[in-house]
Formats: sequence, C-alpha cells, structure tokens
Amino acid sequence: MNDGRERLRIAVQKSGRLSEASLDLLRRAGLAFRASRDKLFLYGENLPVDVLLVRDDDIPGLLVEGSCELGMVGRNVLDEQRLAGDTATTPTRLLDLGFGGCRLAIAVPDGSAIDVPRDLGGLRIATSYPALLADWLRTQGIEAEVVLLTGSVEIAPRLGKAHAICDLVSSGATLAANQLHEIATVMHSQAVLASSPRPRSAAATQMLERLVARIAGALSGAG
Ligand code: PRT
Ligand code: ZN
Repeated sequence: MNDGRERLRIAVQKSGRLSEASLDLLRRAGLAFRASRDKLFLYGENLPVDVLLVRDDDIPGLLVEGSCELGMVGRNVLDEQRLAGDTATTPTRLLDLGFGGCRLAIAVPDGSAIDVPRDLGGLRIATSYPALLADWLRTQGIEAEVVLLTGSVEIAPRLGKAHAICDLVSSGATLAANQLHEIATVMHSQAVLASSPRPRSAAATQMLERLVARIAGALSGAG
C-alpha cells in the first residue's frame, strides 16, 4: 500500500514447518483465497488481501522494505535479522501465533567436559543464528567463537568444526540422534505476526487493523 496498491499483502512461508498452520489461521480469520497460476501468491477472494508465498528468511526484509504489510514468521528469524540488520527500522511484532514452538539451545556432545555455559569460554560454537548467539554470549559474559553454518549444524562437533552447537530444538530427537544434549536455552520461539515499519495511508492502516483483529479473533477461538 506504499506504492499505490489497493490490496494488503501478507507474507507466509511457502513450504516448511509454518506454512500449513499460517494458511489455516488465515482461513479461520475468514480469508478465502485461490492460488495464482505461478503459485507465488494466493489471491484473496473475499477481502482485499493477498498472500505472498516466500522463504521464511525473506519475510523480515519484505516487511522492512514495505513490499508486504504483514508477515507470519518464527520469532527466531525476526530477532536474528533485527540484531544482525543495519536498518534502523525493524518490523513490529504484533501477535504470538501459538504454533511453530521451539527453543534455540546450546548443546554439547554427550560425555563432553562442557557442563555449564561458562565452560564455553574460548571454545567454538556452530550456529545458523550468529547474531542471537553473539547477543546471548554477551549477556552471559562469555567469550566464545561463533562459527556460522547454514545447515546440518548438529554434525559440526563430529566434524571437528565446533565444540558446541546453538540450534533450534523442538522434540529433542535430532540432538539425541547425534549424541548431543542441551546445557542452556538461548531463547524460546514461536511463529509471530509482524507488521511493516513503513508508514501507510489512513485507509490502509484501517484495513490492516481490521485484518489483525480478525486474526486475533481466530486465535482466541472467536473467529
Ligand atoms: O525454505 P525456508 O527457508 O522457508 O524454510 P527453513 O528450512 O528455513 O525453515 P523450517 O520450515 O525448517 O522452519 C521454519 C520455522 O519453524 C523456524 O524458523 C522455527 O521458527 C520453527 N521451528 C519449530 C523449527 C523447529 N520447530 C525445528 N525443530 N525450525 C527448525 N527445526 C529443526 C531444527 O533446526 C533441527 O534441525 O528441526 C530439528 C530439531 O527438531 P527436533 O524435533 O528433532 O528437536
Ligand atoms: Zn529459512
């Protein structure tokens, strides 16, 4: 709505852990939509709202630049990009959505001499969330080396790349399968509804508030 669009855009993960629950919530909020031919967005049939289907990592950026007014994304992704970002403006977290629950945790190999966080001093920790980890290390007063890995973080200790890892955990099965165990929680996360920091017209703001109220209503079971 910053570029003269007359419809709101909400960004949702295209294919992943949050996709189904995000679309289900929008349906429960009363939105009916049909897929575009290229499957890149869903056209809202009963409200002036379209759903953009993207990678979760792209959602904070789309909100910052104003390409989308709203987004559903893991709090871990939102906070990582806020801490790592060089933009003064960041998306606003509006609602916790109650799905996608997990924690960002520090884990170490079973049998390792690392028992408590302060044992990490001077060691290497592999993660896909370098800014969240660095922030936590600072608050804990621990000086450790952050090793950035974009995937398969759980095998880093076995490869000799790191002494510990900092990764998302839900059931704990992945850690157990890799003979790792948790020693600390960096953050708790779940999917959140976030909005663009870009200013909008009064009409757009009103439309957005109405949609957010519908989503909040659906969450509380009133939708
Ligand atoms: O393609 P795209 O970039 O959009 O997807 P993605 O692969 O980056 O993300 P996806 O779909 O894996 O996760 C999307 C969001 O789901 C994350 O950003 C979290 O907010 C949330 N979420 C909830 C999780 C998990 N639970 C989770 N368990 N994301 C990842 N995991 C992974 C974790 O990294 C580890 O590999 O699952 C494994 C651990 O699971 P357990 O059950 O064995 O503990
Ligand atoms: Zn991703």
